[in-house]
Amino acid sequence: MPQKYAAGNWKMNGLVSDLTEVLEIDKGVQDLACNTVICLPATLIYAADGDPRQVVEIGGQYCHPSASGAHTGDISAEMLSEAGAAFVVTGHSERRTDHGETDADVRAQTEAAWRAGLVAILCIGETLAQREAGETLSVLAGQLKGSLPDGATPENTIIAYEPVWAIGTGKVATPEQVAEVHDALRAQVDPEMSLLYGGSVKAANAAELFALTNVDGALVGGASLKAVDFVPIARALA
Ligand code: G2H
Repeated sequence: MPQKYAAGNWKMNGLVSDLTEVLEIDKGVQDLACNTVICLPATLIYAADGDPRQVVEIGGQYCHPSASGAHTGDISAEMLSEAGAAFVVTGHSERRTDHGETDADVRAQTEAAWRAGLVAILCIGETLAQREAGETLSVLAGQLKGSLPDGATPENTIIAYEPVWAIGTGKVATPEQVAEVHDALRAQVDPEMSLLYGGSVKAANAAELFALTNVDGALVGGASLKAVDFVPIARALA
């Protein structure tokens, strides 16, 4: 069976004072069988690593393909690892859109994550126009082929399906839409690789998504910022 993950993505949110929420999440999930990861802004990782957490693991949200060099403003997987991250998100649609990241970039970032010993949470997802054109499965297959490096294993990679039209919009994909995609993805990756759904996941819709055969958890944005919102999602998974 694939490992189950309740993963949070704080995006560009949070100051050191907000790390109390991570500690509250930690308290709320200690008895659960699922894995819990919170992907923080890079500025918070070192401070979070020093906090007395029991079970919650920490991730970054992006890494450069290189370990070091003249890349002003960038951050490497080695830096994230040293600061205390064990995971990193690669290929999030906001990075693909805001920074023009291509499948080839995401592949290189994922390989860099592995070299630093990080587990990559690799995101793929179709736009609304692609869905309406009936291209969802072919777009996702193309993204997977282009961005998932050779050597991916259930230990070094988690796949997150995040339909772009459902991200931060309040529109969650229907269970039927998620099931269709996840069943197709399952046929393309290792049977033990965890497949997460992401896009406006909340306590109110988590249970029906987690009931789907090939959904092994969620990558949660807005509802991961507060323990009161995130803990019930993790509890719906475990
Ligand atoms: C999708 C998700 C987390 P939200 O980006 O990666 O964010 O839950 O706010 O839609």
